[in-house]
Amino acid sequence: MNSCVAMNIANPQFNMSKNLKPLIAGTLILALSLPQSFSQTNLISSAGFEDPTKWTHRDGGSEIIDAADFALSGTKVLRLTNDFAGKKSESLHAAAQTVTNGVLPGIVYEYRVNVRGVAVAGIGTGGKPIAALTWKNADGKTLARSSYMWAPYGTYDYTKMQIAAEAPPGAVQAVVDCRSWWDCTNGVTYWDELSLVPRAFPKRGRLVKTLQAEDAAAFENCGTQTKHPGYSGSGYIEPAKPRIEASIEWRDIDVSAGRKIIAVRYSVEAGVSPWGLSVNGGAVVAHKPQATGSPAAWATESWEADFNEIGNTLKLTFRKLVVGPQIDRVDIYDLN
Ligand SMILES: [Ca+2]
Repeated sequence: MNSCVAMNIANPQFNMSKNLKPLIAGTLILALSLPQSFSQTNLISSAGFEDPTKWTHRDGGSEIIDAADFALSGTKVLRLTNDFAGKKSESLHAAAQTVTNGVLPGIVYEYRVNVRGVAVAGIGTGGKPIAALTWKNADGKTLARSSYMWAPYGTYDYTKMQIAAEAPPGAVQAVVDCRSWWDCTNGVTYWDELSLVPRAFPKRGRLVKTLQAEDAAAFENCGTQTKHPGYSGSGYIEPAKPRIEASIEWRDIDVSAGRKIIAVRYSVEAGVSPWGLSVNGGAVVAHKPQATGSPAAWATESWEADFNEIGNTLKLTFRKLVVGPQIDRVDIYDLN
């Protein structure tokens, strides 16, 4: 979970290219043309709860209140109580919204939420207040396990949480919600300024090579898995854990010489540690990708590096692992 404090959420308004760069679906390369209306605008209506009609509530433990003194924007926030009463189903309160415009399969979305806690307490077995993201098809059928972000116990000022997740095949709707959760026994959470924004990849040019993780040349403390759906090829690689160094290395990669984008497709539920990427034995460049909220929700993290024409190597390294990541594949793109 990302716990950096933020007083407001950026809402990028710059336009995405009309022509999406090629995507991989299994072994099929698609050139998807985006509709004119596609942009990086926030897809959530009344993201600051200023228009309560845009939100549906599970019950009275979820209400939109006037709280101008501490709202992140406007005058309203969502208030959820945590009042575990002995039966799990009695303690669930939630406000939800179904997003029906702007969800496209294969696009990576960033979902951000701000949450403020007052004396949030629980029995400590993982049942914390959460924000969830669920993908659905045109018939309203849920397509994959929801992605979750867990809010902390305790008393704290507004904290930003965020995940990145690719909409799965068939997805045309997303449900975003904020919930109290079973095992929470006490306290109140306040929620404000949600956003669901498509992520642009303006530097990606032509896709020149796809390398499946499970077909890599060498592994250190890694194994092939197929438990979680949504991967391409014949599986994905999962480093051993906990807290052990692991690596995946691809060799003999032939591409045109020059600078490339290296996009690693991954999933990781929460608690991401930095990963390092080294090209042709060069310096290890560390990145900390965003969590995807579920091992079955996928996203990409990109590096940039110079390649030779033939015989390149890529080595991805992990350390201090707690959970995940799952590594599906690497896509190499020319720079735009
Ligand atoms: Ca794979």
